[in-house]
Amino acid sequence: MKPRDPFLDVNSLLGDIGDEDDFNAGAPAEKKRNPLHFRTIWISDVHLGTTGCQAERLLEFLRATESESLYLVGDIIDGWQLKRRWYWQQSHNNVVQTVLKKAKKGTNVVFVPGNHDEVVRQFIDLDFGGIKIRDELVHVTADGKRMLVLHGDRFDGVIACAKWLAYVGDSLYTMILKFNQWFNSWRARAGLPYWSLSQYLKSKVKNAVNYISSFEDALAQEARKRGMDGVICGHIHKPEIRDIGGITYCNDGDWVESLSALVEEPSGELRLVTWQEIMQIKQGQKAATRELCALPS
Ligand SMILES: [Mn+2]
Repeated sequence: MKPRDPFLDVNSLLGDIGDEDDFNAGAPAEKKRNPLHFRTIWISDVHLGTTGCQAERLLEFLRATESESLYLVGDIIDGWQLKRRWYWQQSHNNVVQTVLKKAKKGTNVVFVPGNHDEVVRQFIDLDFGGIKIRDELVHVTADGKRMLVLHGDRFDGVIACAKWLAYVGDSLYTMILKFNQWFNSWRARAGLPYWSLSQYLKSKVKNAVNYISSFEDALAQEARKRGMDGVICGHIHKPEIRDIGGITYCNDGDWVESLSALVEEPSGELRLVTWQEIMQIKQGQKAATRELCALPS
């Protein structure tokens, strides 16, 4: 039986952590993990507990990297989906275990809950298994930039619900048109004026494009209001680093589609990395190690 709530069952999870992850312990040279080092890593929108979550790839990313601080910027566990249908794979457990293990080994792990894991918001300012739970925080980069870190759902407008419409396919659109005809004949019989559902939906799709830029603007504005140099968030599943009126807007993306993270180099430089990129670097390292080992001494 798997623990139903990893946050309330931290000790049993920690007890589960075997040494199979300790690649460095007595492993032959080519098996050494040699993780890529960053000062800070931000990930969000993992949505553990959903079929869309790419937990295996996130695991590969977490095992291939290390950092002084790891920020989990919300929607890590999808409580909304889990409430509807229990979906929890071994790989989802492994992600939780790997993060707990990083905390245990000295990584400063901070969890900033999002709207999908809002159930964790009742534990704000508490620590669980070495993981700090905070509503938001200010991160100071190595070069002294003050960055506001939060999930971002509070700045999501009313039109947020229209986002899914951007992905609506043609067949569904046709269905909607048919429904519209039926709906309006019903409205006519009821003595109500014609109302175009399709036009309403189309305007919402257009809004979905505007929605992203208005979200980004709102967050930059908040950072400016608080005298910050920038803001780091998640929520809209769109990785981005850009300047908005002198404020550095950063979004670390997600682990459903983008497979992306925001990282801070030791110099304080912020950049986006993807799972593909990290895997390529690791492949290169492996090949180099193999060559080195093959050299005659
Ligand atoms: Mn969210």
